[in-house]
Amino acid sequence: MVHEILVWPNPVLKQKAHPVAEVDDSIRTLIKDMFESMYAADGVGLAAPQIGVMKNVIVLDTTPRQPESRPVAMVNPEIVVTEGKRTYKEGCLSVPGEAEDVDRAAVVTARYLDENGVQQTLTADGLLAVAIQHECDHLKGVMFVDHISTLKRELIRKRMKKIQALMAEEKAEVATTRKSNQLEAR
Ligand code: QAP
Ligand code: CO
Repeated sequence: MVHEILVWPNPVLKQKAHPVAEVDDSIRTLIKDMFESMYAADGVGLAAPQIGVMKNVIVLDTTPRQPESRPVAMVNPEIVVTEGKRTYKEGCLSVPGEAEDVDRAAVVTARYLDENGVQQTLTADGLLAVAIQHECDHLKGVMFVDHISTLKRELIRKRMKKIQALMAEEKAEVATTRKSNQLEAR
């Protein structure tokens, strides 16, 4: 099921997510929903809090729709080693239409449980390393805009407020159209 993705500055995105006690079918369903929601929105990474679920779960696919596509789901991920530095122009499905330079580690090693509850260790560089750090931030209530200047962040905040007002308007319009269609059908 595709879920609606929360838009910053929704206060839910500032909250910390909680560790998963057991990787059971409900977590596997959550992972499936997160992949569906991420692919539907043309993203390369998504954290559970972005769909309003405060659990330590992230999904990643830095090469979607390519033969070498490698979807990765991480439960209770932890970055245990970082190396080097790099800057990447990051975006976020919760900050639509925006991208800013963020400084991160160049290489990271993550420990996590896979969808079967098996402990895994993955060392990544390139886009995947950036994505892991970005998504792990979400689990701590940290957004990429928290890593940029206050001035840039406040400009983005204003643009997001406008987008959200437009989205609320659209939703209201859809509801009204539905209602009048229902009346016509009677
Ligand atoms: C996080 O970001 C990330 O503004 C995932 O209009 C960031 O999937 C991973 C997206 C940087 C690696 C590097 C953003 C789609 C997707 C937008 C995303 C938009 C449409 C962002
Ligand atoms: Co994000």
